Amino acid sequence: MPAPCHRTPSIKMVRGDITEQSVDAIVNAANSSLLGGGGVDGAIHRKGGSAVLAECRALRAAHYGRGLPTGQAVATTAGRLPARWVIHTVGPVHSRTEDRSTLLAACHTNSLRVADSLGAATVAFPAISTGIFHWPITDAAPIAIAAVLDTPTSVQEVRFVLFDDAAYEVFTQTWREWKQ
Ligand code: AR6
Repeated sequence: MPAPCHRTPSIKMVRGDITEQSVDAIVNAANSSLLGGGGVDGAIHRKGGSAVLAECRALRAAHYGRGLPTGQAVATTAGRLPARWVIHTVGPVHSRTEDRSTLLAACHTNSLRVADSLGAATVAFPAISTGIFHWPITDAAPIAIAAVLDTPTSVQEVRFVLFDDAAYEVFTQTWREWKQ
């Protein structure tokens, strides 16, 4: 078998809805129950349909009876979504002060590892933890971008899909400054 090719993926910032992205895998900002919730998690389960929830239930029953730990990631197929897979990860709540930055980075690193195991070439991330989990976008953006750049991966393109103008502006500006 040929050795995996690890290069830095190209990074794109997209203003939009992650459930509409035609990529190999979209990342879900889930909770440890894996059974759905609000925000992007709710949107992914609504559009993905019952197949996604059924696979989440099966993963929970087989491996995560106590819940998927914060920072880890697991994949299901994507049901009726245009993507092929959904990678579910659990971000840290912002009030968890001790190790929250490490855990937010781990969400990105572990999601890319799962993407590699699936053979995914294109992966879309939302701004994990910046909604219901209350991270300021300005704190989350540099951690998310650095984690992607620091992870050896065969993924060729990473899209950050930002749902509103403010998040899009912060991620775009952070990435612009990074490249200088
Ligand atoms: N596409 C892209 N981004 C979105 C979309 C969408 N369709 N919808 C929301 N966002 P959140 P969290 C943005 O709250 O903070 C759930 O109940 C949103 O504007 O979805 O990690 C889970 O079950 C924000 O910038 O996730 C957990 O309990 C970002 O996605 C908890 O919320 C993340 O917001 C996870 O909270």
